[in-house]
Amino acid sequence: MNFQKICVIGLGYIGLPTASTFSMQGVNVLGVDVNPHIIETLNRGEIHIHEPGLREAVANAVQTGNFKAAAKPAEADAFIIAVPTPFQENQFGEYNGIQYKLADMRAVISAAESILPVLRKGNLIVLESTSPPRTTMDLVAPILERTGLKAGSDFFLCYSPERVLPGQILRELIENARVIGGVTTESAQAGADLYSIFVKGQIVQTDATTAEMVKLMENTYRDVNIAIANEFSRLADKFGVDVWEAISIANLHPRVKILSPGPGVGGHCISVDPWFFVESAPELTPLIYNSRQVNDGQPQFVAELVTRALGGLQGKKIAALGLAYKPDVDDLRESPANEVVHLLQKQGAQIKAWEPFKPDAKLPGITMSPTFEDAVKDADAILLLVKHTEFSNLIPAELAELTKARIAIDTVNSWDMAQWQSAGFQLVRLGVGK
Ligand code: SAJ
Repeated sequence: MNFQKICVIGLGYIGLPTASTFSMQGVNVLGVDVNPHIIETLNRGEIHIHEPGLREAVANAVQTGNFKAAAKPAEADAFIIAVPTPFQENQFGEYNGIQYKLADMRAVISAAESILPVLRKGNLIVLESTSPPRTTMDLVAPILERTGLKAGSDFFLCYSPERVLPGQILRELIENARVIGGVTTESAQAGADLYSIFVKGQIVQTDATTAEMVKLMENTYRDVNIAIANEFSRLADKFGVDVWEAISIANLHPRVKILSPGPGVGGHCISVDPWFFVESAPELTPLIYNSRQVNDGQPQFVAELVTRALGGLQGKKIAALGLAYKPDVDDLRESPANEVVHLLQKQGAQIKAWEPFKPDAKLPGITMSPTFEDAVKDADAILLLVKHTEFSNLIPAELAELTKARIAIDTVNSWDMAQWQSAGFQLVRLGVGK
């Protein structure tokens, strides 16, 4: 199949890099978003999110005329839906006394509905948003079929998840293997034709529900493995062991690869996607459910560690370093660091947070420091919550000049005990009961 013009619906962390990558290959791309501010920013050749290389890619795409943003889809050869699938705010499912979160599919529904007026025979529609199993078949196909056209015969329909890592999106979009799940084999082939415009990795064709499961399985696998690492950190704390040393020794075994404990699991993928399995089959997913509980409980474990280190929290001033959900990104969504700060404040601590990737972030109930120096100056303790490179590179002897704190707490295995001790700090580390 040949693609002259495509429409990408949803211009966030996935849709925008995808749209700009297609434009760079000479495809005419109309980007669609519900947010007028985003449309206006992009049409000026600027961007609204932080991702290495994206600013230049979008500026270039706008300049060549291959990319334009608008509020509504127009006729095109293919439509890609890349809108968010968050949780429902106030609704939960219940099974045998456990409560689970539910996916909010409203953005997918309205994106699919927005295509209806312009859908033509022979079009390809691809859902990229992470979704519960069977969404393509049971939710998206029936909406598109309201046109009277039939999915799989009159138009092609696929599910193709994004699997790129924030911070490396533009490279991984091109190089990663791509799974394309069609509602028919012809649909999968049409999807493969579309992505082969820029994908250099292997393109694997399968059915739509398998592709949906693949995406959820990848992130659930990671969540469960981080949960066991977090549980090991609690055990090491209890048994007087250094979990980091223990993990590095265990990982010498050729079939063991334990991940890293930390303050919890954040972001909009790994902390969310496993719930889509639980929601779809709560009776079959006790391991997935419990891993979510362990990871969601890790900020509480960190708060207890801080309480122990400081001998109570009432009135204690703490500089919290890092609020992003992981190292060297500016994304603060579902961040466990945020949760740790709230838990500490609830127990009377006064926190000043410093996030170098978003110093002016507005987070309800959190005081952001305008500078690193301001955050640490009057602190009783320095609490490291994210392994940003610039925090790993801190020189404790220099920091000692900037702060009166002499307790440092490292939740991400970033700081060297001997170095910090010789600069006069007591260094407390997550998962180190020694
Ligand atoms: N984390 C740990 N310990 C670890 C690794 C990660 O606590 O050993 C934490 C991180 O600090 C972070 C969270 O887990 O809070 C998730 O970070 P991540 O780097 O593991 O993953 P994401 O959410 O940035 O991206 C994931 C990726 N999925 C997999 O690696 C299987 C990415 O490829 C997906 O495209 C992305 O989810 C997505 O969009 O689904």
